[in-house]
Amino acid sequence: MPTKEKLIEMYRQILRIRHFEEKVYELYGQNLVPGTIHLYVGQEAVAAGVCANLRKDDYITSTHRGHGHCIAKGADLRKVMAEILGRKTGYCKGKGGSMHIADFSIGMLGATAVVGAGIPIAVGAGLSIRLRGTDQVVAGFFGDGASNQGTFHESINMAAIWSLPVIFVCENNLYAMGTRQSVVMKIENIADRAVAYGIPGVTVDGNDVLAVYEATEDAVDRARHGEGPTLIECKTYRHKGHSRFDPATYRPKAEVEEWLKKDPIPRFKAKLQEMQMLTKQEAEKLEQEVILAVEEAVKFGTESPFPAPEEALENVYA
Ligand SMILES: Cc1ncc(C[n+]2csc(CCOP(=O)(O)OP(=O)(O)O)c2C)c(N)n1
Ligand SMILES: [Mg+2]
Repeated sequence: MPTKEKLIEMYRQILRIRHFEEKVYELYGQNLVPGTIHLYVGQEAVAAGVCANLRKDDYITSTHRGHGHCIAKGADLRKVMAEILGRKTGYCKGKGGSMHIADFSIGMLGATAVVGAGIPIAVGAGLSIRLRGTDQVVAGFFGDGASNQGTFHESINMAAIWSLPVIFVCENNLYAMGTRQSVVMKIENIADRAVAYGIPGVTVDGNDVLAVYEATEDAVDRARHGEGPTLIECKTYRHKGHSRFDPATYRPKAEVEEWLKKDPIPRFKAKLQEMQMLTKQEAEKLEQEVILAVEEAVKFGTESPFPAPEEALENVYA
């Protein structure tokens, strides 16, 4: 069982992600966000439960749905928001946007718009850890859709044969854009694929922070002790559409309603209260602090300048 401090920290993180994402959605509606967005609302327990097991010097790799991963790994809300708003004060000086946020100082190796592309980067980081002989670990996040990519299979096999310290975290939200998992896979549990590579695979309730925390705790422990990778599948659901204003009409109404009832935030709050770890007053105070921090991030972002046209070719590879 995590310490009280850890439990509260995870609760704070899921709230930070939720409020942040709701704000991004609002700003998108006001035409303040260039490009597109993929919101993490509904999936917060995965990032929070995984990252609560990581040290600052451990690594993560992310996806196109990456704001929550960044925040859970300790990114500065203001710089994440500024980047999403395309401002000069953002993580990539406003040139990367929502899908390219990285912060090496906290081990966040980057989000990516290319589905499945973060997985081999996680394995590369695992290999670097091995070569440098440290006891760091890396958690690679990816979706159910990405687990059908060749990169998933090749990466997981390589990590397995070399016993690299990688935790493969599959966020199975049942859909890849409008495609339901059952249409493109004959299996129900993606974690079953671990068997093919000779590593442990576990399926957990991805809307239960504690379940995610505990599965990751075991995987991190194994990875730190040279016992190799683990595949953790977290069953979860995105509350909103795939991106932008996707109305997600391909999802049955009853299914959406069922999953809304399993919202990770009220569930975890109730659990903490039942465990007598959080009073009603403490919960309110904590949420107010989070709301203020998100508002501050919005103020910082919206008041920051855009990069100047003459800086367009600075800090890019071309
Ligand atoms: C290589 C590649 N193929 C296709 C796309 C278009 N695309 C963007 S997101 C997405 C679905 C990804 O689904 P999943 O991995 O389950 O992640 P989720 O969006 O559900 O979080 C697709 C097909 C892409 N960005 N990159
Ligand atoms: Mg998916």
